[in-house]
Amino acid sequence: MSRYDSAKEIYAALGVDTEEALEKMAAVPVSIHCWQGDDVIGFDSTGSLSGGIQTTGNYPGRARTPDELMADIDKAFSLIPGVKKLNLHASYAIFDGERADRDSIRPEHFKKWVDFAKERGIGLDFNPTYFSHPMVKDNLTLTSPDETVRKFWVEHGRRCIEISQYFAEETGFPCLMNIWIPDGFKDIPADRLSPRMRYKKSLDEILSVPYDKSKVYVSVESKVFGIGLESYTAGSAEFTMAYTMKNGLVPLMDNGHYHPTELVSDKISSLLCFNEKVGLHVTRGVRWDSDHVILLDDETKEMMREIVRNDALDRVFIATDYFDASINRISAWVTGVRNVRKALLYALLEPSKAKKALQEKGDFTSLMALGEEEKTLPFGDIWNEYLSRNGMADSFIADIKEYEEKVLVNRK
Ligand code: RNT
Ligand code: ZN
Repeated sequence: MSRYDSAKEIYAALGVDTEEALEKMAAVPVSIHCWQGDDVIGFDSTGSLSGGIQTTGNYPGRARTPDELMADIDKAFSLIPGVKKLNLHASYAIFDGERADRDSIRPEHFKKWVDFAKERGIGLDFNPTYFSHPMVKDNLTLTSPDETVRKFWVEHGRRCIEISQYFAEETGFPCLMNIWIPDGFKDIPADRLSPRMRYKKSLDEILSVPYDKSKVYVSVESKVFGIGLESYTAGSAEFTMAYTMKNGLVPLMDNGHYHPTELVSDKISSLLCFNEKVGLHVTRGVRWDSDHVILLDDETKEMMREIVRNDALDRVFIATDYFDASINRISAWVTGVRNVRKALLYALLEPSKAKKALQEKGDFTSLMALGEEEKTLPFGDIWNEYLSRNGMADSFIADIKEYEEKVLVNRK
């Protein structure tokens, strides 16, 4: 008997169908962030990252051009099984001739990405880029008291809606457009309300452009603080939650954007009570929003379990968001995205019905015992079966090292 067949029997004894789990897991789209490949630099600016976020490390091989980034994405994708989307930022516009500023970018500046997606049969998601740009004034964009600055960024948002709709129409897959602004203050503000009122007004102005709501979903991402913006963040959890719910948008939680003892896994169900759709940025914060590579850790598993247990796989947009420049960037991509999928499989293999029944009965003794029993089930055999059905193996490092030696080291 193969290891998989034996594992299948062990799970079946707990009432878990491994074939069904494999099938469901493979079909869940994971939106993969393009910015792991080039340290969030993009192609439209001077090359320094602002907005209170930071990439650390100088491992060789950063993608410097659209061609390099696309080649690296292909390499990563070849080692990542399952349904994928590619998540782009506006700063990844590709200019052939004349450059366009953020308030005048158009669909044609993303045609190469659309061709890339179509050739691979995948969907695209999008993010306006409210950082790394000279029009960010005093760390403010959509909340700026300077009308020239605020209007510039409103126009950027409006351009991005048009581009998102173009993505959806061209690829045939809906596009999630996620708005995140870094706006905030390093030190204690005298007025917390005015910037938030301006953020609200700016969002209203952006969203007043007509767009097809069956093709473009708009999410707003909250945050607690950024580097250099420790005292106040305009787009807080409460602001974002209230705005998205009032306007029928998608609230998006990044699990690096809360105080370290707060868990996004505990928040998902609350949002599901009141929202048809919820967005997630899956990341790993170490002491702060450090955006380390996603591991198969308890919180990643618990977040995926909350989606699966609540039967919300078609209600939650799952995207990755991390950036590590201290290790091979392609390996970082593969490790992190595979771990989201591993966690999804782990979640689908939970004997959830039985555990929910124990909770309802108040039998917390059996619930704890079963929960611990589960931890040593032969999960790895199911995961390896999935990889081998996709022509992949758990170990991929030799392949990445070969690409590093052939391609990455030559980027000097
Ligand atoms: C920043 C947010 C945001 C960015 C990307 C690049 O803290 O998480 O999602 O990481 O837009
Ligand atoms: Zn994020």
